[in-house]
Amino acid sequence: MIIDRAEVIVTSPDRNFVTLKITTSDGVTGLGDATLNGRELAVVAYLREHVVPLLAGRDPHRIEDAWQFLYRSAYWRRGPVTMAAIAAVDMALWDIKGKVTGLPVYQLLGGASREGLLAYGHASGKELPELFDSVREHLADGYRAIRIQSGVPGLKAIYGIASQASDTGGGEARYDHEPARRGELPVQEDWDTRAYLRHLPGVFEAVRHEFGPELPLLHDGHHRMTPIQAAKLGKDLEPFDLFWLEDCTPAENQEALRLVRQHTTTPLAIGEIFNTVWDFQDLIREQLIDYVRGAVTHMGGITPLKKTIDYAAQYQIKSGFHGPTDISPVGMAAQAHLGLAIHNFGIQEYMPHGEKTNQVFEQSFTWQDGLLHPGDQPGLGVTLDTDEAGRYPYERAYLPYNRLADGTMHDW
Ligand code: CS2
Ligand code: MG
Repeated sequence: MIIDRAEVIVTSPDRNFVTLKITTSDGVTGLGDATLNGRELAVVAYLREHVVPLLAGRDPHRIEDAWQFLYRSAYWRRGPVTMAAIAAVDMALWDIKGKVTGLPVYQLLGGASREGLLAYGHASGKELPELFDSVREHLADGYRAIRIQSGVPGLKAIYGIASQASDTGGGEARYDHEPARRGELPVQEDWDTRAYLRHLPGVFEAVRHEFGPELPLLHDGHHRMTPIQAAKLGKDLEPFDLFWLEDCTPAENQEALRLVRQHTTTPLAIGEIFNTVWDFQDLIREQLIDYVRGAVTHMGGITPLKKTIDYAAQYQIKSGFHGPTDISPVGMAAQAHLGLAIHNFGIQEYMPHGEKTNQVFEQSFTWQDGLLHPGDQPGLGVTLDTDEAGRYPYERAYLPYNRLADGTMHDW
């Protein structure tokens, strides 16, 4: 059996997705997610122009060698575009191997280490009543852990809060929690860290008062604080016993987390925008984080993310794989298989995809009683209906960007 052909499928049911489909000489197919939110077509070109021509004739069983070939032969290493492209090939080859052996991918990775994956959902609200309603909805949906994102007085639109047209000066209302917005230009949002730092502890105090001390609560700082501001927030949130504070400060400078770590015991999660183990190296080795937030789609695939999380296991650091709606059902399935197999699983982010997406991608992973399970279909357990996919052509979409009150560019 050899790889006969590979095609890149771009579809935009509820949002843009890029999927690689590899077909072998025996007609076995494998899928890989290559979706890079806001820069999708860059990965499409990388795959179509530079990777697909290299795949025909290769042995699909040689997953590690394919990964090493694509990573080293490019000469230019790392980066979100390269690693999303390589990730798609890696996922598709694991999918094929599972189908050929008749085994779900988690069995190929060592078998199940638990019955199911604890997942967290995204509750949000501009103000407390709306936030409390959102928490109750997620509890009713079965979530056993909940991320809390709140509006900030004085700020119009903010990450993680579904916005209405009125919030954005007449711009299109954003999908519920889907950060990217379809349109020819990105939308500018505003930010004020001091207002955020003053407001957030009170939000968590109110949530704890309303929902009690047990419920695992998470929060995403979304890269917006300086290290000392992150340290302050981590310390101010300690009385509310968070499961984690995520992306508290931009972590290209991994040393920055030393300062945060000195000041707070609030657990830290980082890494959704990272794409190789090297981005995590100091954070893991110095135990500056508690959760690895990588995503199979952004970290080069199942193969390197498993290596990274196995390295993290030696430092008692757990997984917290990224799972927003811009990780496609193929990427989510791949993470569910990996999460079921590894010992140091922590938690899986799970934002359910929209109706149209679920018609394009039929998934075998299940969500029940707050636990995700990848299912026992051979391979990844996802099929892509190409006819349905063809109904939703690509639509340019951008993530918002942030400027401070004086117009200075900031992190979104
Ligand atoms: C967020 C993401 O889910 C999260 O933790 O950071 O929603 C992020 O904003 C998007 O993936 C960006 O495309
Ligand atoms: Mg995040």
